Amino acid sequence: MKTILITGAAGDVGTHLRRELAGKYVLRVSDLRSLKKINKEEKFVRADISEMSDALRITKGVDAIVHLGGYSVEGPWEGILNANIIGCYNVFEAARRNGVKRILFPTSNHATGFYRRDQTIDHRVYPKPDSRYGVSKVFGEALASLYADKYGMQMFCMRIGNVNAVPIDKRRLSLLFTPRDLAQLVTIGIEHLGIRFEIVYGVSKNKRSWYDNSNAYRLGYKPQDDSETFAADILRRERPGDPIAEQYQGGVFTVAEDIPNPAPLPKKRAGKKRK
Ligand code: 15L
Repeated sequence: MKTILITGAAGDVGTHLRRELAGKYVLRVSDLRSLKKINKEEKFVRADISEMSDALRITKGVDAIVHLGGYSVEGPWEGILNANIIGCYNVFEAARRNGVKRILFPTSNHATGFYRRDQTIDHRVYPKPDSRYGVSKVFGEALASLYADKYGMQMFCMRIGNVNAVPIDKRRLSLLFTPRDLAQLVTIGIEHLGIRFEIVYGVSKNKRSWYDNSNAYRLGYKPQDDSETFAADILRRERPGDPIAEQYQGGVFTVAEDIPNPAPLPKKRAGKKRK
């Protein structure tokens, strides 16, 4: 059985993924925070990925990495820089030094959030990030491209919509990514033999999708769910939002300066040099 490292395992996406992948892989789960529950077949390793020494320790001996660690929404620049940019670099570089070939990078719809809602975009469009968080995801995609081309690593970038069993508002009707569809796409990312550098959209087969996800379908992705089942109910409850945010795929990320994140900022380790 393959050993998979999941960073950021305490977050929402990590929690869904750990449940969905249990029994299929040996899971090494890592976070700066404590996990509410550690399943019996999981091994928890606490790590601050803004420290290269931690990144090197947790990536040793795994077959693939699902790198969820870092801010998952907009945040202050210092937090984004440490967790999402330095943290992402450390994880990719530590994987390279430890001989781990494959990384799955959950990027985000916010890497392209300044595309308008009347546009359909595919995996080849130029990024249009809607936030500092979105910029950090574009950085991760660019770093994945570099590590694929320069070091022959296998990099699978999933621009994730919104992971949930049900859509929570009108915008998420276009972005729903159910846990079972997430598990299917991640399994393709781990198992597919032809991956070098790929960008796909992490969304279910939503009728209202803004994405041409043909690259994911080419790799065998067959999503099971469609948010349309919930559309009538969601649209009845929807109230008008910010008129600028409503024009763009990224929604409030296009106007918000600092969306609070439940995750604590990585602590600065005073006096300790980065390696
Ligand atoms: C994301 O990238 C976030 O990680 C998630 O928390 C949601 O905010 C999602 O986008 C979204 O756009 O709904």
